[in-house]
Amino acid sequence: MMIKNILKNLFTSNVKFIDTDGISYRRLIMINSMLSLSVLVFFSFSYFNAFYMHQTNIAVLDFIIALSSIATLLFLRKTKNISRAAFASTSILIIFMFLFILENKNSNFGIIWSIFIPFLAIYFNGKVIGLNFTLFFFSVMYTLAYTNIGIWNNGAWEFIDFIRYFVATSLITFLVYMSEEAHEEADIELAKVRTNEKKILADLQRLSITDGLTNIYNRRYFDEIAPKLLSLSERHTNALTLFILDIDYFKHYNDYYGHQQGDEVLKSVAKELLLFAKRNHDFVFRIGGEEFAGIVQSSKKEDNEKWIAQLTKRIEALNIEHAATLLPKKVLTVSVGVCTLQENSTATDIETLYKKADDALYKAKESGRNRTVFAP
Ligand code: GH3
Ligand code: MG
Ligand code: MG
Repeated sequence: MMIKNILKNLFTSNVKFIDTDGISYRRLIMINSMLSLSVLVFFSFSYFNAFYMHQTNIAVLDFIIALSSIATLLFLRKTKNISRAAFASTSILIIFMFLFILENKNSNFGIIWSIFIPFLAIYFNGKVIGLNFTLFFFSVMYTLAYTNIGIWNNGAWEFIDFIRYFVATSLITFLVYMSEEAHEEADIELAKVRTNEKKILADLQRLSITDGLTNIYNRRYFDEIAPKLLSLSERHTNALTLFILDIDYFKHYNDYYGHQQGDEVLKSVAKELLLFAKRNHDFVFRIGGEEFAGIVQSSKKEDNEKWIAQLTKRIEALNIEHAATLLPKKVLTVSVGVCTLQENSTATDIETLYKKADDALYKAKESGRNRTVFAP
């Protein structure tokens, strides 16, 4: 498991899949693993060529390639610039291949190594840049292979060998190109699906915490966010005030004006609440049929409560006709119960706070409605 993690870190330059796209991530792993392999292979080749084959020139070349691979690996780790690292490593390998062929002159069929170039160039750089690299590389290789007919391998390199080399490498290039094309297309489609899913997820998340009728936060979000706000306010020694609001004689309203008109009233009240509690740390919720809640915060308890005390007047000022109310003024009114989290209080959980605000609301109803009662 640990080895797996180390290898993963090594081969992804510690880039997380989530921070990139499919194409880049695949390329990243490919470049890292190929470069690591190239470090091992070229150091070994260098050693082998120097001490067994006594080909000092090629040994030096191998050594330089191994060092360049290390440099590119480090560059990639530091900058996370995949396309530059790809460009650099491909250039290095192509230059190496040219120097190698010029030195090796196809002895022991040395040009076989050139079949790696399409894979590396196209998989590292993508189909467009990769194909350009490959075409450039093979146009030089074919020229060398053609002009050396009758020369390479002590004259044994023939026209038919050239044709074979040409056809095989062209086919390889075509296959690699098509495989990259297929991957890139699939990645583009996947990215589209992913973008769409992200949007759907964001919509769902928003919907799951929104009340369908009034478009303000719902009960579920209240249950989720209230405890968090509470512990945050404790940490910052803010005064956090919870209010619960209930429309007065709303049943009468529905009976008199109809449920649909009642719904319109709920929307108007929600809208006014949003306007009322619009500061950054204010939240309002529809927590039940015609019950709303709000959480406001500031440095002082008095500031919160002075603010909330205006709420009943604000709703009254909407001047929504309510002929069926039992109150003398025939407009829609609300009652509000309020509780502030006391410093050094034992009521530090949201349930206790809620219970106290609800009790205060009950008292507001009891004592005549259209008023605000603050819990002691
Ligand atoms: P009180 O002043 O004591 O609060 O009297 P009330 O009639 O408002 O009493 P209560 O709060 O118990 O009444 C709740 C009423 O709210 C019952 C129902 O007709 C109405 N109601 C609840 N949900 C909705 C809703 O989604 N739309 C509409 N139009 N009415 C609702
Ligand atoms: Mg009610
Ligand atoms: Mg009511």
